[in-house]
Amino acid sequence: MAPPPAHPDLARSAFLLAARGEPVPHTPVWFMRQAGRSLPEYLEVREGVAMLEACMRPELVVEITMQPVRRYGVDAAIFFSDIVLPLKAVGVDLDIKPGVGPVVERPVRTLADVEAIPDLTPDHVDFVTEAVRGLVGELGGTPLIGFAGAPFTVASYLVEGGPSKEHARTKAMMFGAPDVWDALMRKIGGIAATYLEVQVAAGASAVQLFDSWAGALTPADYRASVMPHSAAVLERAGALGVPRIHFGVGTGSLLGPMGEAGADVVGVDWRTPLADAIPQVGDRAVQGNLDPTLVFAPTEVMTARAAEVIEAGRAARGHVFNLGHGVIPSTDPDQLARLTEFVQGYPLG
Ligand code: 1CP
Repeated sequence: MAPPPAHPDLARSAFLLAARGEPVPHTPVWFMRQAGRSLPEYLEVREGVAMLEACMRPELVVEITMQPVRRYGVDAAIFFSDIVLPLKAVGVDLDIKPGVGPVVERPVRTLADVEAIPDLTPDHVDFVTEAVRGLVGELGGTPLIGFAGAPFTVASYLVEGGPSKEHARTKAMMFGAPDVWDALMRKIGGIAATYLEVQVAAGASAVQLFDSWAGALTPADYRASVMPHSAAVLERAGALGVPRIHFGVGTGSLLGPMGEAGADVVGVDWRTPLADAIPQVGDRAVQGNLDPTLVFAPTEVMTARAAEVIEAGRAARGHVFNLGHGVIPSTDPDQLARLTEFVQGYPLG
């Protein structure tokens, strides 16, 4: 079925213009994890509904995705879901445990384990198509960002069985069992690419590939064992004609290859100043990168730091303002409202 017709105002979207490196009416801003526990209205609608269950109910996904757009007037919405949702959809036995994160019942360790994971087809995620279509109608001229987890980051949950600091078993597979690793990365990459295709076909205007934990890798290991698989996902996403954002945490030494993997916009965490990041990513836009803890400082301290981020971003081909990682759940939403207003009202250079 053909995607819904694009809203005419999307052509003037500050977010989409910045992502494409074109002149903007103001510096666009959205926040990773802008929906979620920092919002009382989120806690209210999630009451008694498990995370993955919420992700599979289109009317809840639409409501939760809209909440930060209504409250802050951010320049983009991000689809409310999780990076492990497509795995759940194909039948992997996993859950998102409150206060923990994704937990996989039977971790993936062998080639047979990898081969037992089905490929994703659009009918596995009918509820995603329905939610995206509903959202695009409600969002009007505000673009929707679809997203997927990158192969390395998703592999970490599958191999470790849950959240991990060191990603030791995952990297042990990468170093010691390259055939199993390649098969796993190909499997997850195929699922991620199909998942992005579904979201764009239903009306998403941009995509973000989250390789949150890629910063655990050396540049050489990233290039050899991870980048080709992320590049394959970004190549399939490139055929969709929407801007592609590629983000990871602690990736100060990986920003060049993460751009080369096929991103239009490279997401930068707060540890790397944009002035250092921009020469690494070359002729691409950047996204970021205010320290997410700065919202706990007095407003004038937060906005002074935001101004520094905006000023530094001027050297890039384009700049989408964001935090350097997700909104911390104890964040005061009023601070994010003030931050949004400050960024959107900041004079253009
Ligand atoms: O019940 C709850 O509220 C659980 C908390 C929660 C939420 C709100 C989880 C569990 N996931 C989500 C939503 C989510 N996850 C979104 C949409 C929200 C938005 O941005 O408005 C997105 C984009 C994600 C993506 C995601 N999930 C990433 C990549 C982004 C990042 O933060 O680096 C990762 C690594 C995950 C795994 C995950 N899911 C949930 C948690 C607590 C975690 C991290 C666990 C860990 O530390 O390993």
